[in-house]
Amino acid sequence: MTVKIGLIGLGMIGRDHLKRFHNVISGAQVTAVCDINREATDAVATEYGASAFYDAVEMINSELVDAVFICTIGPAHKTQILAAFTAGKPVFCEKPLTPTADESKEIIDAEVKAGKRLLQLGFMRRFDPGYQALKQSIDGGELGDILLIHCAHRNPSVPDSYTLEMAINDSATHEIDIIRYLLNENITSVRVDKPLKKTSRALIHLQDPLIVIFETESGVRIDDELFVNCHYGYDIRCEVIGENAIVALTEQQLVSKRSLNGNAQHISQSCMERFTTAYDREVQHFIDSVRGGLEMSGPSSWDGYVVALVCDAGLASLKDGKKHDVLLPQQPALYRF
Ligand code: ISE
Repeated sequence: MTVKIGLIGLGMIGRDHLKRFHNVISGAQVTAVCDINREATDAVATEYGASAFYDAVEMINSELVDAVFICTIGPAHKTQILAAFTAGKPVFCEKPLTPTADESKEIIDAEVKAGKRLLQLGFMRRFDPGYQALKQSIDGGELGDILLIHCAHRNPSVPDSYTLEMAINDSATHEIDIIRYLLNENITSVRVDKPLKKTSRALIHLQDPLIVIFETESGVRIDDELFVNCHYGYDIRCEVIGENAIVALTEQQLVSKRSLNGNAQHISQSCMERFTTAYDREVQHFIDSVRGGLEMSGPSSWDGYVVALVCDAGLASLKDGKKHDVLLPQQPALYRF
């Protein structure tokens, strides 16, 4: 069976996924594309032999589509996800689930009512071989009790539209999710530190870098450096400190070059480059679930909701610099494994 995909949102990540469907993914074909930009939609539809739609709900309900792939901006997600649920079609949604926790709660309620998981959320780091190896070490017990985690999230630069808040609810979301995944426990508090100095490369409205401190249920303390105008590359670091051993993500390149200029390794320049394998695997995972008639698995709506709640605490701390507790509601049975 070839899964007929309707892809909504033809921005950077949408187009990246389109290429992935075309070149890498097996068992699926993008049969419909949708964007509010008609010209762009028509051009992409012609290039990929797909039907063009300009209205997401119309596309979701079309018989041309078995499963929905959402790559639009966060504020558009809720309506599109709920429309897909109503149509009974499985959904892949890029992060964030929704920009606010209240909207995410509506999605949780609808999915719980449907009685089965219908959505896989695009927290691609869970599919990254490096993070998976970290998790294996932690779960295997070789580190002993985990005490600290040091993270760094460095982007070479961000567009002018990037706001101060996005450091939390657009960038740090990835660390918030991966910490829960690595440790199998929830974050209980967040504090955002604004260092006195900032890079001259950041726009005036930004505080860059920022340091975010998280604590978890068992007391693990995590520091996350968010440096989104670091200039030199897209660099994601994670070092887990246990009482018996320390494990860390390594450089991602398979070779290094020795020359008159010394010993050099290429550094990725974008998330699409750094996480290519993770993106390929998460999308194939989604397609395999749909083809197998399976309930959705991998990052869930609940994970998106929890991340949104942690972000809310982070945004409050961004304003007052204080530590904010994260209060989580009871997790519905649907999301327990
Ligand atoms: C962007 O939206 C992403 O999701 C990237 O993975 C992240 O590194 C970047 O900071 C975000 O703005």
